[in-house]
Amino acid sequence: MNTTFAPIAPNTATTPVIDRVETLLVDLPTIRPHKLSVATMNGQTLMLVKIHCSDGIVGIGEATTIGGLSYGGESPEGMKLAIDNYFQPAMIGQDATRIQLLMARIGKRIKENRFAKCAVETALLDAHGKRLGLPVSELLGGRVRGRLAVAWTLASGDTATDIAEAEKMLDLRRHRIFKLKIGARTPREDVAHVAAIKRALGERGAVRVDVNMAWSETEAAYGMAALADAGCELVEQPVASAAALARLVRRFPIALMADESLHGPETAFELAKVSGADVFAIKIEQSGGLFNAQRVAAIADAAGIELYGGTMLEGAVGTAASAHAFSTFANLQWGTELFGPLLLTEEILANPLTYDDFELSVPDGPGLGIALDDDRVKFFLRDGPRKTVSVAR
Ligand code: MUC
Ligand code: MG
Repeated sequence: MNTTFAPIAPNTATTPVIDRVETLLVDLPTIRPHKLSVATMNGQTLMLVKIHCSDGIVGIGEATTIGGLSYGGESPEGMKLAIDNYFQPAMIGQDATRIQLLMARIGKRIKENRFAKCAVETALLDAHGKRLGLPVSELLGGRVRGRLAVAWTLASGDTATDIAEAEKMLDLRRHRIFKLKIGARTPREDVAHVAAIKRALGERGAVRVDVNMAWSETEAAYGMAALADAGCELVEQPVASAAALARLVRRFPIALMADESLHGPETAFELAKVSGADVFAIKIEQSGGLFNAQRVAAIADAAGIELYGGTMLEGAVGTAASAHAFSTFANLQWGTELFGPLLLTEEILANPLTYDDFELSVPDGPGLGIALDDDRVKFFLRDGPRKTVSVAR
């Protein structure tokens, strides 16, 4: 049987093509300093992408990083530069409706740059969804859930402040899963901090921690045993190396989640082969896009690894894109942490995302199902009237 498929020639008279790719840096303050072991964030820079198509449709995408270059190899400024100089020439005049084909073309010309690729793919999906009148989740195969449990990250750096913040979230019925950022202090101090918060919340709130790779393997062995005793249910990326993760997994009565070790399907496959984690924190940016996030989820499912929908502390656009992708996962045993827009003081959507009853509703309009408030975006542009500066610099 002949299994070769001839490419379908686009009808250039009617096929919408890409006319222009616009990138914007938008600097927004955070509601309080957000302290991770790798950086303290006082604000977040959104790198927004607008893809203008010949049929008049404009798709929007977003990428963010954490603390500039503190988390990984891409920065907001670097992503803007890469898209302006390298992605845009590969995209102009191309069929805007064949997203996988266009991402493959970009992939051939541009190595790495997973976060920037995610922003571009998001904008293409948003545009095509708007064109067809379908939510992005439906372009990805269809949502299996319309609401997503959302964890809140406690990262003020102070135990009493964190407890008060958690109590407020419980009262508001916004979050009942709490992820504590640890790793900046000694493991003993961190365990005392986590234990105090778990004691205060009791059964009203689940407590998890993210060490962001700060521990050595021996510190992790001590820490995981002590955290399990304190009632913490999950530890995220305690060590940097994937080999060390694989040696730590299932030695302690606490779930072990991989985050920084996951850079898309290939690394997910390597980790899955050695059963190197109980849970994968899937992020659309770390995965290199929404389709790749689905591929990572399929690898996890096949290996019996559970799933969690992670965040790069995206603003509303990246959060909506993540929500569409995560809504299609067959399994999402540990919920999500799509709270990014709530960490920012400013709303940049015409209608904010809906958070209630401890969950985020996946938008159900065409494309991402959101619209930017263009005046607000303009106000916070790096080179706009307000002349903002990145707080990560
Ligand atoms: C990370 O490492 O998971 C997610 C929540 C948060 O506060 O930081 C991010 C990054
Ligand atoms: Mg993490």
